[in-house]
Amino acid sequence: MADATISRRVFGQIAAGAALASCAPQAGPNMAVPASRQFPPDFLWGVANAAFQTEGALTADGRGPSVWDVFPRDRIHDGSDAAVATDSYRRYPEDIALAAGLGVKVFRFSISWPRIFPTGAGALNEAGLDHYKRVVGAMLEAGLKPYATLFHWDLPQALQEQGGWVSRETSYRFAEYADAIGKRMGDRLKHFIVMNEAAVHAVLGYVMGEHAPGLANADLMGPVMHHENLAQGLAIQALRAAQSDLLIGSTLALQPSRAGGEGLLTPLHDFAADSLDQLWNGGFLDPLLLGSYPAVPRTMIGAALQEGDLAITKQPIDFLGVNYYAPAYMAFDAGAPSFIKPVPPPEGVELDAFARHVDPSGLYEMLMRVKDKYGNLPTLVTENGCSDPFSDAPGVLDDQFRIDYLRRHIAAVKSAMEAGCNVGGYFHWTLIDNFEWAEGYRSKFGLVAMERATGVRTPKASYAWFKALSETGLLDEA
Ligand code: GCO
Repeated sequence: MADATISRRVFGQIAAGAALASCAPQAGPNMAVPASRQFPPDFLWGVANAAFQTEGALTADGRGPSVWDVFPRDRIHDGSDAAVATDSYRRYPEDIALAAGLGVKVFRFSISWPRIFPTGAGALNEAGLDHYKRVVGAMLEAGLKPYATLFHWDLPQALQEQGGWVSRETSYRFAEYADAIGKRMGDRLKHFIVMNEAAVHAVLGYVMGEHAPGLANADLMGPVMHHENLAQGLAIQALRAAQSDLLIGSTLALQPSRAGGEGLLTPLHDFAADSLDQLWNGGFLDPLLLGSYPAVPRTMIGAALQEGDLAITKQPIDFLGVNYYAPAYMAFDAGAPSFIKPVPPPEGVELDAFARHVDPSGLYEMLMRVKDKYGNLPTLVTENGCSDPFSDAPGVLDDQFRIDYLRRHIAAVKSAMEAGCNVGGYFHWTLIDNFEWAEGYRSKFGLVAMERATGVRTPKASYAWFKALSETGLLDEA
């Protein structure tokens, strides 16, 4: 969110909303060292990836274009595209063998909506569905539990042309897609992650223009977020109606939002941080788990919220997926057109490749928030991991920095469990270096490197380390 600015008008709405809400205290994470480094035997170790980042084969078997297919190539920082990616539409048996070789129990992947409904509506594309039946079959055969994400940002372009998530109709199309997957695949595919990081898609895709669909209009934030939340609720209902024994959750990108400035303006920086927290975290947690919106998002959503909607957004779920990478820092800035802006982390802290604060206590903090505020429902860390330093060179094979990052974040998960959080699994992002959205291939999160010219996969040091962890459940010491 490096250069985010939020329009004066939206800021005014935020101000009005925040004035109504009590300012959340800036919680100190206060994370203890775990008493034991042994995870329970039923803890779910897994790996995660997403269709658009891995599959390639963008026109195979009748797939329609997604918003990411048409996102201008000159806005991908290395000028690349996902036409091949990790070639996993064809090479998925190799990926599944690599995951099975890791000793994990779960393979989280995503189903590409435009492979199932190439234009987002109308007749189902049987060839696309058959592909995922084969994928699920291969995972089950390899002893892996498939966890399928239904929306990992690759909206059918035909729906975008009718407004995308700005249009309420998209929510109903999404429920039809969920219904079709539940009915046609629910006999063998039992675990569903309905949405992935709706906040990221809304903010980067519609407000900041850094991700597809590439729009930069802060006024879209409210309707987009609400239609995503509505779609999620409708899809959960559709899945439950399609098949009664499914385990259904959804994944949110949770980020502690911290004040990034001090001095006389501290109360205003606190206010900026609280506003983002209400929008980014509360704006997605609350409608799903409480059936309400915090004041800031409620103000932004306005008339898009129709009577009865909050009874749809609030659904019982079997697990909450939490993705965690870094905290956000926000400041008040009278000189900025928005008055509120993301700022760099405090000086001197450890930074990741995206110049974000490497802070495992933020993961602990968000897991504790889920426990304390939302009834301690079963929770899975559905993504966490770190990138190599950005580079066009192949992935670093002796990736000790990744092992160090994972060791500290997984210790934070264990601390949270010891503090009573109901966390049942950890899925590493990601298995194989892949197409990292606007960064293209220069950012690499894999346990396995890939040579782009040949697709040849080579496990990194972190692969062996994660294998030992998932096989024993014992987190080693540095
Ligand atoms: C995310 C995305 C992933 C990213 C990962 C690394 O959910 O943010 O699911 O697609 O690749 O987060 O940035």
